[in-house]
Amino acid sequence: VTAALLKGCELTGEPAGRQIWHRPAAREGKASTGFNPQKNPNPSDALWREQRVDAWRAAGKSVPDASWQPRSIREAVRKAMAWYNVLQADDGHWAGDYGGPHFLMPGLVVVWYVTGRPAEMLSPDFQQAMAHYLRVHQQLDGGWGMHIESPSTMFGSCMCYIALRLLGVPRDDPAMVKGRVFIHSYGGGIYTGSWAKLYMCLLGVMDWEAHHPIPPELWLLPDWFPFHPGRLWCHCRMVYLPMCYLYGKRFVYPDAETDPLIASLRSELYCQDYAAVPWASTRELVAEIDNYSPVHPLMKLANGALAVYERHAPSALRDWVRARGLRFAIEYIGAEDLQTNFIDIGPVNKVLNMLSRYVEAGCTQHTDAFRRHMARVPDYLWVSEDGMKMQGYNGSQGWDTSFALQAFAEGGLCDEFPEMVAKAYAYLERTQILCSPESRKSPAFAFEDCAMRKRFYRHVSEGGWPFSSAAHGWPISDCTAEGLKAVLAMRNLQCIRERCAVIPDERLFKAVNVILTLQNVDGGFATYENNRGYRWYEWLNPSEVFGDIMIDYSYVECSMASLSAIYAFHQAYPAHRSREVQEAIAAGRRFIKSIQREDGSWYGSWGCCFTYGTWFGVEGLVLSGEPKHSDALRRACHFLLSKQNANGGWGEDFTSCYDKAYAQHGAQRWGNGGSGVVNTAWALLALMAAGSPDGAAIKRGVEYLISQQRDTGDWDQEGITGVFNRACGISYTQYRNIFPIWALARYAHEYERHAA
Ligand code: LAN
Repeated sequence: VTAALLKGCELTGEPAGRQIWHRPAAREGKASTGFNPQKNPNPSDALWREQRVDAWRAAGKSVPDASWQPRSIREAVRKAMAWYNVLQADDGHWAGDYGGPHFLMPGLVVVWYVTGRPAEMLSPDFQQAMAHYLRVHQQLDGGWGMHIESPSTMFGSCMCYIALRLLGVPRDDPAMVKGRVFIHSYGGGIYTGSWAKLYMCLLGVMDWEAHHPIPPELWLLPDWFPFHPGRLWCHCRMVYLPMCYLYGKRFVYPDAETDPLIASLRSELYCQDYAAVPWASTRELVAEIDNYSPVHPLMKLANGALAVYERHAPSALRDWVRARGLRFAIEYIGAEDLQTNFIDIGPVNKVLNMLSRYVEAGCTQHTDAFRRHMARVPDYLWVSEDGMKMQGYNGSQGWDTSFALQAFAEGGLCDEFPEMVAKAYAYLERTQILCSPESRKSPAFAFEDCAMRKRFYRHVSEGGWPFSSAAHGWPISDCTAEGLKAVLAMRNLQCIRERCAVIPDERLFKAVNVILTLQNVDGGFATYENNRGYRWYEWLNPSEVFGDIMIDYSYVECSMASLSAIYAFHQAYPAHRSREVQEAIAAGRRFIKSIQREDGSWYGSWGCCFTYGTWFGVEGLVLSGEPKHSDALRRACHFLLSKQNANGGWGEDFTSCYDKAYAQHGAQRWGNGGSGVVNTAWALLALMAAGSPDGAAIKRGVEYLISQQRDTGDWDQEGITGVFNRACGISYTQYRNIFPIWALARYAHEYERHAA
């Protein structure tokens, strides 16, 4: 793929929050961005940003440059905001690359292939741009990691290898030859992680006998049963749902036996003859490099018992129960499709649901459901200078916008950028999940009805904010909380009052209701739902490659956001559910303190890593009324100060998340002298919030951020800053703008009050 193909893509933003890359429009004569994964595998989102700059200039507006040298911290904030203004999408959100994981797009490619390669799903341009992505991320050892910063794993390698072949790269292409050497050196495809095995079974390059049972019958258990799939973390639940359907159907690509590419893959992927592989005995095999959470003996036992059931249960009984399980599963899949406007909760169930609906209809593309599914595939695709990837979500629009607004609010410069701020506020306003009489007519909102909600294990949605767009519609505790905080911080500003619709109090009350109902008995907050299961569910984690996926735990991030939001709300509306709010805050603070680690830090589960967690822990305590200089805050500051680098910054490597220990030595492989701007900003925000007396350390951190600001007002994309399930990195390309702006804004506000 030439750079020209990738460069020409354009992005539109309707309806609100939708990010779609289209067929390239000619944009000749642009220099290539020189992406080099060996130097840094994190792309800088140059394509999208360049397009914004062009559009900005075409409208006759100027982009900040070297002729503007900020003379104060406040002015550096102003310049950074001026640059951020250029980047804003027309509907008010900030678009960006939300890629990182390598196993998502291959899943889509497999589904595209087995459903007959519909061009409406992946056009030839898209196919090429995807192949380009897979090629540039192949590592020197021939393999691929689970995500862009990960060393090669069998999971990543088998998925990416297969995807490249399905996208038309020939068997003897040097990339494929190298890929095979890697895969064979770890024993061949039978040693890959179980999620890759599932796709291989669907494609017909592995026998279903090689896969542990995924019984749809589990859905038929009574709700009170101690182990019930309805109690799983929603992402785990929604992924195993289509998996159990496809397993129950034993779906295999209909042309597998005649397609020469499948025959070839069967000989490429294994070290032995395909026909001779003793499939059933390979079920438990997994390469050491993939085995992040080894399958627990209890799960092994369960797998054994289920295998006996599959083989020996009286077939009449088994088929009868199976048919009922499958019926419920496909009904549930259909409900999820409707509730999310066919976006689905995430990229994995998106493609598996799409395949399930195809199978349900007797393997035809000609159904309304399948067409609606295909129409929502581009929502997940993004193009950066490393090619086209499938993102971890349909974007991070809502989340980034609510942080950006809070950062602006602290900077006190909103009235200098009234259009930008008002547009962002309007985006948040439109993104809150509402069930108005009009929207109730849409099938998606029929599910707010109580019986349906219960049937499909959904929490209350109304009043919540999603991570991405209203169309996605799954509310999340901390997204709701950050949305609410942003609205509270902005709504009285003049630029908002003059330009934006008033958000009625009722809507804020609904947001608070969502937050209050999400508090767990331990006082903390989980992600989308209350904690419904038990810790021992983790013994039944079948995934090998991910940690802590079985239930929704209380997290420091979700807890801090929720607490600080209801605290801020309580200041504004002291009479509303006053006692409940106060009790929730007290319990939440106790929870946050209870999970502070010995060394004063908090482990971050969704960002890298202790710096992120500690920022949340500190803000959570401070914003919910913890006295300054308390013991917990003092210890947190001590922790952060002990990690400051010689150049004044902070930096943490992704391996912190994976190893659950501060990556002191690997800090920011792709950063600068061990420091990275995002980590530095988090540390500074925390130190300032906690009122650290070490003003000199804070000043050095601020100077570091200033020294890294580029001529445009931007900062560089450095190491990966997001994570999920302990083991997978995910890109947040907005963070390099939002958090430095926020930290500098706070500094300017607290230490430079009188500067221009
Ligand atoms: C996300 C993205 C947002 C994130 C925050 C809101 C930042 C966090 O504070 C709570 C957890 C949450 C909602 C989150 C959970 C896990 C997600 C959905 C993701 C990291 C985006 C992608 C990831 C999802 C599980 C990826 C698909 C892979 C599977 C293993 C199913």
